[in-house]
Amino acid sequence: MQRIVMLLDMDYFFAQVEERGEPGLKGKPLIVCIFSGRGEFGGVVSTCNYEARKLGVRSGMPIAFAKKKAKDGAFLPADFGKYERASERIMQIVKKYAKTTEQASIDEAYAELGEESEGDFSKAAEIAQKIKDEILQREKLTCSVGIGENKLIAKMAAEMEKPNGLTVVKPQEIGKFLHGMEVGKLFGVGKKTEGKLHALGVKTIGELAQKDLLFLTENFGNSFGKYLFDASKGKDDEPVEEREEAGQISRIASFPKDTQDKKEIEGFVSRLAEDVFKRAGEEGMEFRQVTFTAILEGLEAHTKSRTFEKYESSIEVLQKTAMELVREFDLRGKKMRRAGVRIGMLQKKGKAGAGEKTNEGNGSAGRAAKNRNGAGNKLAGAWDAAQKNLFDF
Ligand code: TTP
Ligand code: MG
Ligand code: MG
Repeated sequence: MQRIVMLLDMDYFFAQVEERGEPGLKGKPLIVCIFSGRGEFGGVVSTCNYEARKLGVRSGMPIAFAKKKAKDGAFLPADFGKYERASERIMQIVKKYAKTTEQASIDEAYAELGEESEGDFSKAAEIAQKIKDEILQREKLTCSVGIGENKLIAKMAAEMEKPNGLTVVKPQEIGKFLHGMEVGKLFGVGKKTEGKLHALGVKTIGELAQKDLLFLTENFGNSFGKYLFDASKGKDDEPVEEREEAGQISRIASFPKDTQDKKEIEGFVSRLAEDVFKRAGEEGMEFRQVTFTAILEGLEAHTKSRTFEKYESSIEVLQKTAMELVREFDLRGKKMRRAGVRIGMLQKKGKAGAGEKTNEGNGSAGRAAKNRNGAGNKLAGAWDAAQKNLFDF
């Protein structure tokens, strides 16, 4: 049967949730902020509504900068608990309509719709419309949906018409859909890859699709080269997979006294890592990411993360990685007040071995997965920044 995949992404999610709670905010620039605690406007923009976007405000921008662009905007602190609760309810709605779903981020989910739609794209669009209607009716929130024969096309289709979009790209339309698009719009192509492709004279996805495999692997390595080769033609065979365990386990604590002593910091972080490992063991989890957080005097917060290709479950790997991150960290003459260790991208031990199989396998799925994880890491990076407040204080 024809495979059909849907990707649903909430529109300006955190800001839309805030607007919903406060109708008076609608129609004026609204900026959701992650305040760092340093000065009145220290911190970054989490997201903002379309009125603020029109003025040039963007996710990740310093709040002080956004303040200059949207002088009369409302600047609200992020309230993660509120967004997580809304997200859970939305995910429940999506699950009612499809047997297999995969939450890809706080505001995003894939659903495999082939069976439900009997392989018919117009039926799939009807299902998507029902999901949109129910989310609007129950949550008073809009979202944008993309539908295609795989995750890659679904994801890129969802970006086409925002907000409140519903875009279907049928298999025979893929070529036309991708051809003239800027290469930076291809999922998995970040600023760095885009720059490199431009330097190689590749400006559009259509031009990328003309390049042969050898050229791409020589320039981008075997795995990412092959990913670009396939993705530029809209090929992707990543399955939609329930992610059993997202979440993370962390420990953060204050030093008895602010300190610059490297040995003391290392000993402290090593104990935090042990604690985290113990909890991971109790919950039977393995991890693909380790993050070290340092809060310096004056509450300046920094995080450093490392992501592995496969799931790890040993204390040695956790300790070694945490120590590397600590040693790489430059105090720049300041004292450390608090330190934290976190493991993320968790899964139940032994579960599927999916991470290992997909990452190390020879199939294109493995390569795509690896790359997608790479792309995901960028978001994880944004999330690290976004969640700093929660984790740190
Ligand atoms: P996105 O879906 O990337 O963005 P969005 O929903 O705000 O806007 P769009 O309509 O374009 O989809 O991210 C979902 C939420 O994640 C977003 O509402 C806030 C949070 N987030 C951050 O806190 N920092 C970031 O840098 C990004 C990209 C997102
Ligand atoms: Mg969104
Ligand atoms: Mg999103």
